[in-house]
Amino acid sequence: SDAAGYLPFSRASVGSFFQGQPVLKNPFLEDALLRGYLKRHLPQEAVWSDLNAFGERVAKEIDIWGRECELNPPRLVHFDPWGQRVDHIVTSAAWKRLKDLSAQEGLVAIGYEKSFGEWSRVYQMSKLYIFSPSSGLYTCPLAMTDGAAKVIQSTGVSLPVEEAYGRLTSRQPERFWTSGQWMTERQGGSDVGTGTETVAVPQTDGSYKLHGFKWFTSATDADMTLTLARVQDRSGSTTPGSRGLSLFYAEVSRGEDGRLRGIEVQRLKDKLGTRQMPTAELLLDGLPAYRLSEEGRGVASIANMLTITRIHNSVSAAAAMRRVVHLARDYATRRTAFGKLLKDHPLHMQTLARMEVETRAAFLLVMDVCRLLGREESGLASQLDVHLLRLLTPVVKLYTGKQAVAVVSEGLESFGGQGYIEDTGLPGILRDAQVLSIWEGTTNVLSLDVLRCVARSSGMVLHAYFTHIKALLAGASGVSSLAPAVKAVGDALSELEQFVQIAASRSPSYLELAARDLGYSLARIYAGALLIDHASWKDASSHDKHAALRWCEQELCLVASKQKRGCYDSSTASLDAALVFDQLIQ
Ligand code: UCC
Ligand code: FAD
Repeated sequence: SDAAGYLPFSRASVGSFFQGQPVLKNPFLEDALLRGYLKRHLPQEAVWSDLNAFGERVAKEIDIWGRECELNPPRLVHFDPWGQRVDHIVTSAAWKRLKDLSAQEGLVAIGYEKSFGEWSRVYQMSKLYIFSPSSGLYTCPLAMTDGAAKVIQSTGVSLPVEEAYGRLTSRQPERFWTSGQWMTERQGGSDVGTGTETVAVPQTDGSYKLHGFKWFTSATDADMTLTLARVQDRSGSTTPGSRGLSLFYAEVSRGEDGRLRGIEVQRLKDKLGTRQMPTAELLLDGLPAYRLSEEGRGVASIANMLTITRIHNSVSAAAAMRRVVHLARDYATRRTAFGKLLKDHPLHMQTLARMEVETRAAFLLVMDVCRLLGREESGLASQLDVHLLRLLTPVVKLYTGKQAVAVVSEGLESFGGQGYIEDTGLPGILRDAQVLSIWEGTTNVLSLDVLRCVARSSGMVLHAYFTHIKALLAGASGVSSLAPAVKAVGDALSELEQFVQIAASRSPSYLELAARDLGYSLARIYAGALLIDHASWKDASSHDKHAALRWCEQELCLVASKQKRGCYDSSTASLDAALVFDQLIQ
């Protein structure tokens, strides 16, 4: 012992040093880009004070509820103690609190109250962006609820869905309903046109009864759902393919015997992530339902829901990236290695800066789609806006979903071994990010959706894209410090125009092979233009400029170089297949 009687390492198995843990601060105050964006477009005091107060709650109160949902995942009780089938999905108290909170905070309602006109969607999505990583995945039912409200609004708010619409968009917890989105069946989630076996049997009162099996249904504790089925004619026949699908509204309710009306919950999925919320397999056995679309117009009618849920998906992707950067940079001020804090190691800062640039690009992509949605919903959208919204929704969803996995994975590494430790909460962020590129359309399926919308609009959506980017670049032409970025995006845009011209004369299989790279190119070039535009705003900071320059240092137009190398030529497809299966080409 030393002179003072102090025994160093007297508790030798523990030691006296403990790592400082990263601290979550108010995500609104911590996010310079979010505040910069809102200062530029939505400087209203009411929005700022609401987001600030909400951000405070997220950090101090709500984040713990989200964690509780992860620790107490939902479970399914099939039978009551007396052997009666009940199919109860038991959720945590925190999950229920999150439902009430969502109503009170207007997380769906804001988009429909439209108190801030064309900027109402930006306001709503900013709030969801602050909320998402702490929400215990409650953002999932909210996305579908928003999507259902949008579909009802577009098909007409009349009986039998008038009441539902009021509840989906309510701020009163006791009235508030959430909705499901039951599209996927065993035979296919991407190809719903072929995969849907569910039939709708007409009833004498004009309603239907649904019989089928829904293979993935998330947040299944919902009060209602929108779903697809094939209407049976008098002989019991149905029309195959997409043209046979209609859109239905059904309430999830219980009869006097306590059993679900027309539904059996087969089981809950055992999932990599999103464990906070229930995802069930459902047998529909005479579920009472109402048809919302014309017969055979199911896919086109549910497309409104897909637009909204894909935008929510993108918001959650950007939010996951932001959260991991937020925590990683805080940790860098606490953790020492090789004699100095992580923040004083330039290579570590380079790593975090790259994550920051990705996050900023994702944020601006997402907010721009929200801006366009807001314009469309307030009747202010030009034809160019409408085209851009259609093209960019799948582009932004597919790109941010992938970015989120990469950035969050890098983020975990920035905590060293602690990033891999379950009860830090960090691994859950990665698990939850992984689903963002799978549900609501996989990367490839959305890339093909991009091709289809280009073809169906006879190229008008691309024309809108080129026109808008050129306008954004022209607006920044006077800012000399941004010149290298402006040049990079301008050059990439020219390359893309050339690609489109050449590709237009090629076969559909050529375009199919180029689809994913095209989606990435559209996202990267557009994000570059948005970063430049934001950095050329009069109140932009030097960091905004630095982010724009950094982003534009990467390859922006992937399709151009790959096209030159013949990557999409007809021989490639068979070579790829041979490579994968390690076989000689026939
Ligand atoms: O995964 C799900 C829920 C997860 C939980 C919610 C999370 C939300 C985020 C939370 C964040 C934490 S629900 C399941 C999602 N499933 C999908 O996304 C399906 C993926 N597959 C596709 O998207 C396919 O492309 C299909 C199913 C749309 C392809 O079907 P079809 O029948 O072959 O489609 P067509 O022929 O391309 O289009 C049929 C009609 C056309 O209209 P008309 O007939 O007027 O020409 C299209 O223009 O539908 C229209 N349409 C669209 N319209 C198709 N897609 C769209 C679209 N995206 N936007 C507008
Ligand atoms: P498949 O369609 O079989 O796809 C397999 C692979 O093939 C994918 O990589 C895909 O990109 C690729 N592929 C498919 N078609 C093509 C093509 N033409 N060209 C190139 N590649 C192609 N669904 C709901 O309806 N409601 C829900 O609430 C819901 N919740 C979910 C929750 C979770 C946690 C998960 C994981 C899924 C959920 N889903 C839900 C289902 C989800 O939407 C589907 O899994 C998804 O759309 C993919 O469909 P699939 O699983 O049939 O994959």
